[in-house]
Amino acid sequence: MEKTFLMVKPDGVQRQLIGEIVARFESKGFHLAGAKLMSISKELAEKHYGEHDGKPFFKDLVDFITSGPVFAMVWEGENVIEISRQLMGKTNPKDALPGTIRGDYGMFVGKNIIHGSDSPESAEREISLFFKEEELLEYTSSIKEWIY
Ligand code: RTP
Ligand code: MG
Repeated sequence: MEKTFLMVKPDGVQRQLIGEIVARFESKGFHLAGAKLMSISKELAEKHYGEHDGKPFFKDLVDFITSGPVFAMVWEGENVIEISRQLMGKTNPKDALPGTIRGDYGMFVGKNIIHGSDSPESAEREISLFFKEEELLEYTSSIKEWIY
């Protein structure tokens, strides 16, 4: 089953949106494989956002993502990568539709509440950056026939 890496950014944690955000992915029917509240080192931030190294916003992005705890998660389900990006909404909250996480809670592009992997390759890379294999659990739900 496909997996993705999602992360409530420091602004979302400080605004006490962890529960609200987890609820959206649970309600959609996805399956939580792993989660933890953690601090990100500068080194990990630079690796995670490596594709943006050299861009004008890179330093602010690294400073922001290391400024406070994040809530890192791995979610599982069919097409979870693409559907999660839809649930998150566009990168800039001014373009994100109401009903999406960024559309409902975000105000600024630099503080847009949540991160989500954008492809199978980045999902695999990001999951292995943030989680050890033993931190991802396999378990079944009693209503497994209807949800992931
Ligand atoms: P993310 O990686 O955090 O899930 O966001 P994304 O895929 O929607 O957007 P991406 O292009 O990967 O950009 C990563 C983060 O960099 C910040 N950003 N600032 N000032 C700017 O023009 C600008 N552009 C991007 C955003 O916080 C974005 O989430
Ligand atoms: Mg991205």
